Formats: sequence, C-alpha cells, structure tokens
Amino acid sequence: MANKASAETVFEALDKLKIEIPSWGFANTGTRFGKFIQPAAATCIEDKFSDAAEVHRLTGACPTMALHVQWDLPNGIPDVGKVQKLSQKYGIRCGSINPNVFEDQEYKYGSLGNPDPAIRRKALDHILKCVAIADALGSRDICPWFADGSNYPGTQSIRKRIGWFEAGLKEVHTALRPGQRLLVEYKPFEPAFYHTDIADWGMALLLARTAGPQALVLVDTGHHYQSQNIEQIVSWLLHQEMLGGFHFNDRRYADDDLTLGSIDPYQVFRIFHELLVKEWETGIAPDVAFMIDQSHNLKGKIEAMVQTVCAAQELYAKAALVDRHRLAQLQETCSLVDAEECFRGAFWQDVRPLVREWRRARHLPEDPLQALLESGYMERATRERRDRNVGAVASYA
Ligand code: LRH
Ligand code: MN
Repeated sequence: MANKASAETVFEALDKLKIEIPSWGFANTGTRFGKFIQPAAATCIEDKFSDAAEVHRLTGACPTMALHVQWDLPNGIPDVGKVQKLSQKYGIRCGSINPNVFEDQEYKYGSLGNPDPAIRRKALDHILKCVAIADALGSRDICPWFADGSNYPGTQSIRKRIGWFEAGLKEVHTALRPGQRLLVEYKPFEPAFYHTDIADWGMALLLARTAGPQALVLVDTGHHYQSQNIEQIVSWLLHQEMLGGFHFNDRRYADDDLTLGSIDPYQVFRIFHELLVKEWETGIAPDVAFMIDQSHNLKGKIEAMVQTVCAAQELYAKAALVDRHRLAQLQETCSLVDAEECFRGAFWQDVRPLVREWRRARHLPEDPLQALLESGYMERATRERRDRNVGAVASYA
C-alpha cells in the first residue's frame, strides 16, 4: 500500500497537471495512403467541443482545447462569436491557436520562407489574423508550425529563407498583445524531404530569440530523429528559459502521431522529470504548456484521447514520485547504480491505485475508459454523426 507521503505527492501532482486537447484529434484524419472514416468522428467545431468536454468530464485534466484556424474558424474573425458560444456551452476554454500555412496551393514552395514576397505576405497576414483571433478568444499561445523546406539540393537558398523567416516572425512578434506567446515548432522533415527551414530546437530557439521576448520554442515529441535525446533538448531549453510548450504524442519511426506512452512511456517519464527537477531546484514551476498533438487513424478517437490523458496522468504521477533530494546526492557522488535505481524505481511504481484514489477524491470516474463505455456517449455520437461522415473518404491519387 502506498504510504501517505506518496499519496500526497501524487494528489498534488495530479491536481496541477493540465493537458490541452487538439480539436483535430477528434476529426477523421489519415495518412497519405488514405483515411478510414469513423461514423462517430467529429464533423464540425461543435462536435469537437462536445468531445473535449466529455474527455474533461472523465479525466478532470483538460479544461482547454487547441484550435486549428483553417479547420475550426474557416472564416477567421467572423467565426469568433460562434466559437465563444460553444466554449461557454461546453465549459471548455479556447486554448492555443494554430495557424495553417501548409495546405493552400500557394504554399507549394513555402509560406514565410517562400521566394515570392506576395506569398510570404499571404502567410504573414494569416498568422497576424491568428494573433487577433487569439486575442478575441482570450487564448495566450499562437503556435505556428511551418512545413517549409525543399526536396532537392540546390533548389532553394537556405540562407535567404532564414532571413525571410527572421523578418516574418519579427513582424508577428510586434503584433503580439501583452501576455501572448509565440511558440515556434520545429520538425526535422516531412513534408519536405531535403531541408526543412525550422528543422531542430536550435533553429527554433534562434528564430524565437530574434523575433522577441514573447517567442519561445514548442517541442513536438514526434519531431526528432530516432537517436536524439529529447529530455536533453528539454533541459537545454529550460536552462535557456526558452521552453514554451509540448505537443505530446508517441512514435516508433517518425512523426507517427501515436498515442502518448503507447511506444516509449519511459521517454515521457524522463521529460516530465526534467520539468519537475527544475521546479524542485528553483521552487518555481516552469511555465510550459502541455498539449497533445495526435491523429487517431485507427483507434476510436474519443477512447484514444481518454487513454492519452490517463497515460499522461500516470506518467506524471510516477515522475512526481522520484526522490529528487536523494537522487541529487547520488548524482553528486556518481553512485551510478543507486542513482539509476532511485530514478527508474519511481517509473516501475504502479501508481494506478493512487491515481484511482485521486479520481475518487475529486469525484471523477475511477476508470475513465470504462465510464466512457457506460456513458453511451459514443453510441449517441455515432447516431448523430454517421450520415455526416458517410462519403468523407479521400483517395491518395
Ligand atoms: C505538424 C504538426 C503541427 C500541427 C499538425 C497537425 O506535424 O505537429 O503541430 O499543426 O501536426
Ligand atoms: Mn505538432
């Protein structure tokens, strides 16, 4: 039976843990090889707020939902009123605002990095509109991801594109309202397969620094080469006070966008540890946004989201149980095996009974996945949305 101290530690950690849900995680998404339609999938912004509210009802950890402007506010500012009403109706606050400068045909050779100044202007105007939408919705973070890059050596000037990105992000930064943050996301490849303009944490950090003090780096856990040490990157960004947030997901190979902790739960545990040890050392919790960024191509989308939040709660609880005082001493004395056992020992702990206890104490269902099944929510969603989802199949070629 876990001791009182562990229970307090886990309860405190779970009371603090908030993780933002991506609206696009509820919609029918696929890969370039196709999309398998789910009849219960969200087909409109109201469905997405409804699903997010259900996940929050079951887990108590997701009070906000990230919005992707082109998908959730296709008309831009004129859609703000409707979204605000839905946010009030479902009790889910609008979270980070994600611009979309990667789908329109004009972005074939890039957005802020495009050699054509008119297309750079188009992309900039869209991102500036997202800053205004964030301001209107009371959202703090604007999270642009850029697919920009090239597929063949010699076909683009990498240095000119750096200059265009610096100029573009600086102009976005000047438009930020007090308290807003610009979170620059990096990704090593895909859809560009020779060079990507913002390919790693260093490039994102330098561009954010050049843009201004309200610009920080967003770490998408799926945006790393296999052999990269993600928690070391997290430590560097924390040390530089440049870590703005995470897009959590999991992967076996590349940017697979699988559910958090499904392939390498120890990875998430090691990341959470870096955040918690900085808080322990400084007494200040790093101001870092936890967001999910996944596409559920095969799993039921709501189940997958509930499963993801539960996995995050369990892994955060485990990381909270690391005896950081003892670990620091063992690290000082280079007591390797003892340090590793102290660290990994927390990971091996089965925190599920304590997490269930916390849920009971917070009047949440002990087993959120079971409660979802018993709620009839998915049957209702299937009935209401089946006809809207029929025929949404898109073919690759
Ligand atoms: C790009 C990305 C980005 C989103 C998209 C849905 O791979 O991680 O954060 O805009 O996924
Ligand atoms: Mn992402």
